[in-house]
Amino acid sequence: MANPLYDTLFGAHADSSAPFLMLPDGSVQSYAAFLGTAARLAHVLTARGLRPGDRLAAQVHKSPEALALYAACVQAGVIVLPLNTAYTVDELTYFIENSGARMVVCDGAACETLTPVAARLSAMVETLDADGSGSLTEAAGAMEDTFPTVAREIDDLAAFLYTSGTTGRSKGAMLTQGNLLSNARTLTDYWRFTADDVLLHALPIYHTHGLFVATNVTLLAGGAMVFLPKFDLDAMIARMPEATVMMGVPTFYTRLLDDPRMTRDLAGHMRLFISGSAPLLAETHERFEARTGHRILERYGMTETNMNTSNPYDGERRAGTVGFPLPGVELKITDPETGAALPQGEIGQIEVRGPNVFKGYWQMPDKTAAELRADGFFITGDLGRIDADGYVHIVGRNKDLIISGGFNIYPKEIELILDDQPGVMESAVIGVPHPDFGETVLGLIVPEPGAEPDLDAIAEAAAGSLARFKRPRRLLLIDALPRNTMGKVQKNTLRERYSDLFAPGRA
Ligand code: MCA
Ligand code: AMP
Repeated sequence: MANPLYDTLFGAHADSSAPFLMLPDGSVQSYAAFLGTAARLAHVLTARGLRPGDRLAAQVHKSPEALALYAACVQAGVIVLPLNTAYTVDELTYFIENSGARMVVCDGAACETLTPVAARLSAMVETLDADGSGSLTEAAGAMEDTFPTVAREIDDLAAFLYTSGTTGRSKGAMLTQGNLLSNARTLTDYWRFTADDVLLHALPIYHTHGLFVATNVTLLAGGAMVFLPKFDLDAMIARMPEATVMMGVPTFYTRLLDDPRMTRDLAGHMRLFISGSAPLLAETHERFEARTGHRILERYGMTETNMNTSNPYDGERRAGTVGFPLPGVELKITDPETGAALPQGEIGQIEVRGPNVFKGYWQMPDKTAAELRADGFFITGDLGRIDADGYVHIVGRNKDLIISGGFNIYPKEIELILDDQPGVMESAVIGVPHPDFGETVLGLIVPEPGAEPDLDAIAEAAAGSLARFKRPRRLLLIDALPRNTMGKVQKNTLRERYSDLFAPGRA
């Protein structure tokens, strides 16, 4: 096959008048129309000099054109680098520089700020606004709606997804065509997707969940998506009758449950509700079943691995577990110290191997070697156990990570900024339970002796360089950080101490 990912997901639908995107205004875009846009965009990319293997960084709002840009990159053999729309210029500068992106596609409003940064890093800039207008689509208008698909091998890179690290520096996870395609095939089959499915899509398209899991599975099955720009409760409820499947992070489910319109009647015709990206509380699982009659299917994945496990479609979907390793995925529980496999039932670190596992971190051989073993097993940093029935339970994390509303936040990145502020001796950033986001960010600051740091000024400084979702929801002054005998900050003690800070009625 010339370009396995393009040919299978997109090319297979050439000339199909079947619906692909059902848009907020009620209009419907067919596969053929979508692929025409993608082809025009692919022409623009090559006309601007992008070659197979070049990187294109896209920080754009969710729109049919933004999704078509993903298809265009695959068709032109360009590696796509989707970026969270909340990232600040500081954050973006790092991604562009680290990836060596040759083109940056951004919202028109960000163009002025980004242009000098991109110029310094020898990247071109094109714009794409939320309504689909901008320099990119303007240029595409003059192009042909078919494009000669660039040949790619299954092991060629298709995307870089940046994921933060415990050291505070983000790493570009290199995903191949084969990584994405194998997982799409497995999930389509496991979750029984068909061309009759309509997915209620309200996730962002700059992460694995919304871009690869949701979109690739729909494409492979030839189904359609109700394609909403973001999660909006009214729109979710209004459009649910058109859908057969919904995918979401746990916050989607708790917000839906908070609304009395989320009833058994509304969900009656739905085939499947899937949750992932963060732990779904067993309580949410149970409340959702009591309200709608549906047992949410929870699955577990990572940027570096795509999806690893899933609760069964037909068998028991067990609350508080992430189900079984997917077909083709090997999963083992190991001793974090020695790496040796642990007996069934014991808690240890989760390691996975399979065609879904990425090729390593872009230009970071040391970090790759630290997490991806020579035998192909990837050390996830999650702690878990496998019960007697084979269900995988995630019981904690062996990595300092906060997951807020499905977004990952690495405390180190925030601590480095807090530590730099006047009057701050040191800081610790932790995740504490939050009723809406699952976890939220709390910053604890130890002042220098005699100093009285200005918390508002510190919050403002953090706002300058950190995406909104990473900023501490609260900053508190404390006398000292609890440490163990090795001098390591005991974050568990802090997490316990502040566990009910945002409990309902307190926040
Ligand atoms: C928005 N804000 C957030 C978050 N989202 N703050 C913390 N955590 C968040 N997740 C900020 C907003 O900027 C705003 O700031 C304030 O919080 C309240 O915004 P709100 O309107 O309530 O939020 P929203 O716009 O409705 O967004 C919440 C959301 C969204 C719908 C839960 O965050 C979302 O779509 N999350 C999904 C993330 C996702 O796709 N993750 C998958 C990663 P202010 O008040 O200051 O204005 S892929 C992955 O993890 C792996 C591979 C996997 O397994 O899937
Ligand atoms: P990311 O780096 O955004 O790919 O996030 C991956 C991390 O999200 C995993 O390592 C887990 O810690 C977490 N995660 C994803 N799905 C689940 C789930 N169903 N339950 C618990 N944690 C999850």
